[in-house]
Amino acid sequence: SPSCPDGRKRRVCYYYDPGISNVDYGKGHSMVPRRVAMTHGLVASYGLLNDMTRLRTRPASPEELLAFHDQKYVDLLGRLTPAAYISDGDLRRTAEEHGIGPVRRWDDGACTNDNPVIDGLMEYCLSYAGGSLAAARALCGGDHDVAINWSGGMHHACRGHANGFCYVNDIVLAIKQLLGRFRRVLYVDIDAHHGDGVEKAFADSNQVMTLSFHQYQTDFFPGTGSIDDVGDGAGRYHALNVPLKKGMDDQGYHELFKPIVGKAMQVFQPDAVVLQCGADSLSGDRLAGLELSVGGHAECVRYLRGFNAPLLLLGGGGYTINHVASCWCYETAVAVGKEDEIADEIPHHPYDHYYRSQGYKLQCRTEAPGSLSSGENKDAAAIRVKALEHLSA
Ligand code: ZLS
Ligand code: CA
Ligand code: ZN
Repeated sequence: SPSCPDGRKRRVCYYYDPGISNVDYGKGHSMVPRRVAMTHGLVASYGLLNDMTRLRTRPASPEELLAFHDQKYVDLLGRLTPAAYISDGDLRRTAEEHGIGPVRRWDDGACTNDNPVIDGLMEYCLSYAGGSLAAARALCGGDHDVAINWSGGMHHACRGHANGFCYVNDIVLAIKQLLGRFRRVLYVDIDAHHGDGVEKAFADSNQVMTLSFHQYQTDFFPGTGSIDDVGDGAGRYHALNVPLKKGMDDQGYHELFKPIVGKAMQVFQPDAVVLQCGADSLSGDRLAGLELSVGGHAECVRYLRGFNAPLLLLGGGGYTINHVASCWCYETAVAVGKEDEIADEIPHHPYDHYYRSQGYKLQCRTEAPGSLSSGENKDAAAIRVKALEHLSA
């Protein structure tokens, strides 16, 4: 395939739990887990399941969550149901102390918390964490080159606290698993939001380099991840941040992404790479303001795949769900080396009515119109220079 410089096929494995289609953050909530079921529907309809090993795996155990999360928080997740939350005042207070709830709903059913008490919360967490752990184990075993879990990528969750729609940090758990076999792990985060939970977990480590590209402006969540945020102690210059202005397009993005990631690969020489593929950096996202096309987003996957290090692909944000599913399906095709073979026309399948507004096309080869003047993209040159300086320090 022209996408891999060494011409080698990649052995790809893939995690999908159909239970995700029943997970509901509440009416009006931006996070719609059904987008993962939609992605799977597309992947299946394109025949891509024949090019990957399906990871048939158990959910994570509560004990496995303790590799990052604290006991009190894991116990809380195990006890927390919508009914118990309403009837048990102590539980309600504990949940709120840990960033979950209140389940305050308006007349129209809208929910007012980023991290609501959802039905089947613990099952959902154990499923997506189990998927990322199984994917990491598959890479450790050496039988697979790329492992995919589109239900993972929950980069904001903290040790004892839910944050930004994320309850359990499957990324930190997967990286810890990879460190059992690989010496150095590079984490790259192309979600529109700062990968703060993963950065914090490894801020003082020189075994893990974290690199987040994100929209950065006042009032945009979570507000951290400035260019000067570079990690602490032994981990200094092993955390890297690339703050972006809203409106950043494919061209401007890749004038930063390729030199910075290329340099990180060169100086850090990772033994494995984790890529959080949050699709809220796509143009038209309901929460974020970056302007990547599906092709521009997938170029990040293609670029990292080309280095030939074991690669873990995870999901993340993404709030215009037809775009998200199109993007992750196309990235699955990139992973297996079939991006040139995949038709733009979406095959008939149970979710195809979601793609009406995009003319039933994946739009994976449609170039995004440059939204910024070259002058605005030039502002990014100063960021590139600083980031490259951090990498040579
Ligand atoms: O990276 O901005 C915030 C925090 C608030 C504003 C919103 N209110 C509800 C809580 C306090 C300061 N939160 C962000 C979180 C973004 C998480 C991104 C996750 C990821 O993509 C990885 C998965 C935020 N931005 C937008 C919203 N929250 C938001 C918008 C609309 C709604 C509906 C549902 C819930 C409440 C009304 C909500 C949140
Ligand atoms: Ca990011
Ligand atoms: Zn996001």
